[in-house]
Amino acid sequence: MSEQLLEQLRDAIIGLDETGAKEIARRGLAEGVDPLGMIQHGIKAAMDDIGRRFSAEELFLPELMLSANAADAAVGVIEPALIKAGTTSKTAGKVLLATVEGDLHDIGKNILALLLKSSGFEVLDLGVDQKNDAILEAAGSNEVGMIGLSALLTTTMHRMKEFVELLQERGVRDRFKVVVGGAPITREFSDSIGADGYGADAVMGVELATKFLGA
Ligand code: B12
Repeated sequence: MSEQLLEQLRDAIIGLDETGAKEIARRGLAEGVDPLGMIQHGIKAAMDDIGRRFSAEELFLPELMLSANAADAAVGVIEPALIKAGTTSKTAGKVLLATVEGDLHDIGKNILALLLKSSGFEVLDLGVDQKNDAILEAAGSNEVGMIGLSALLTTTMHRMKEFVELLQERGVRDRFKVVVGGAPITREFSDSIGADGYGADAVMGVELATKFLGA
């Protein structure tokens, strides 16, 4: 039953059907399907498929945008259930999230924000296309313990390396844990730029926050 629903959710997103995606997500919640499972095996899987079709030129930018709307809408339906299932009563540390300069992708970052909040972390989400200077300034003035950077483009991931270098230049490298993620990011890349952690998915992002900030 749940596998069938996940397939319907994927089909709705791949079919660019925002209303259908919301409706299936609602039905999933009503039927007791795991909200995180819907995100990872429904929504994320569909977006990976969309990405493959875009690479193969079977889909183009307008379809990419419509699929993102459908994915966002389904995440919106699932959000309250995830927050409710979480452990919001405890207050863990503060995490800053941003998508790096030149990059407008935020669906994965928003899912990470949601999971962090549902795990009791305070999240300061700066949004997309954020310059390294602005990220560092916000991190300093808000006294965050961990900074999570997201990049989805191979042409923007170098911003993460520059961010770590900026922390070193300003003599504040030890003040913040820096974790990186996004589709093109790998553990090797993360190690090579001197980040403190790499998360292949949002669950790993929460594990890193728990490791670095406690929960
Ligand atoms: C949706 C989408 C868009 C939407 C974004 C809407 C939005 N609000 O985000 C729109 C239409 C705007 C878009 C635009 C473009 N896109 Co686009 N897009 C995608 C697509 C299909 C899905 C991304 C997504 O949302 N995935 C679902 C989420 C849930 O997954 P995720 O982001 O990977 O996040 C998970 C993990 O990575 C991790 N994570 C993410 N961030 C972080 C951060 C931390 C700290 C941690 C721990 C974990 C973590 O946790 C998340 C949840 O598990 C990808 C394909 C793909 N497979 O990634 C292409 C893709 C990223 N886009 C691509 C391209 C080329 C573009 C454009 C240049 C297209 C164009 N010609 O204009 C523009 C660039 C715009 C810009 N300047 O950023 C290419 C990039 C290729 C490359 N080599 O860099 C891809 C790979 C498609 C492809 N196969 O060609 N895109």
